[in-house]
Amino acid sequence: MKNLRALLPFAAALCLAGVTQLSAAAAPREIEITANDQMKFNVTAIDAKAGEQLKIVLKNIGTLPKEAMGHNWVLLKPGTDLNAFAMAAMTAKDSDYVPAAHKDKVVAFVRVLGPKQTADTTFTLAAPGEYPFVCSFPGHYMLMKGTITVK
Ligand SMILES: [Cu+2]
Repeated sequence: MKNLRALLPFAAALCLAGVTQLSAAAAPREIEITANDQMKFNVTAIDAKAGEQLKIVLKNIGTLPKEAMGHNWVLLKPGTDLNAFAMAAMTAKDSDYVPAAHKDKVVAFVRVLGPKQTADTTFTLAAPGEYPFVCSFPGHYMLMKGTITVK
């Protein structure tokens, strides 16, 4: 019994060390995506593990004004009807082209960025699947889209 008591502080220290290690391992994986005046994302395919935390950093590297060539980044649930989403998005300027009526299909998004602006979003995809992402600025999604494949 005496020996066990003596070991307790060590056991507590080990637990703390374990916690520290865990939180370090849980830092999100950062992925930078650029958007340009030619309506292109530089990254269109991302592979991820189920439960992995991702941090998407969106950079608008263009020079055209935000009103004419702004870009956002919207991650949608697997199976989302992209045409229907993009159509609804066109009139959702006040909510960064993320339409309220389709909010239930949005997993994460980065607001509309003007030239040389950067913003990010951090999220965890728990379930395997193919998650489409688009820029939902009017007229962009046909060219600006990609997929996060979660396995
Ligand atoms: Cu765009």
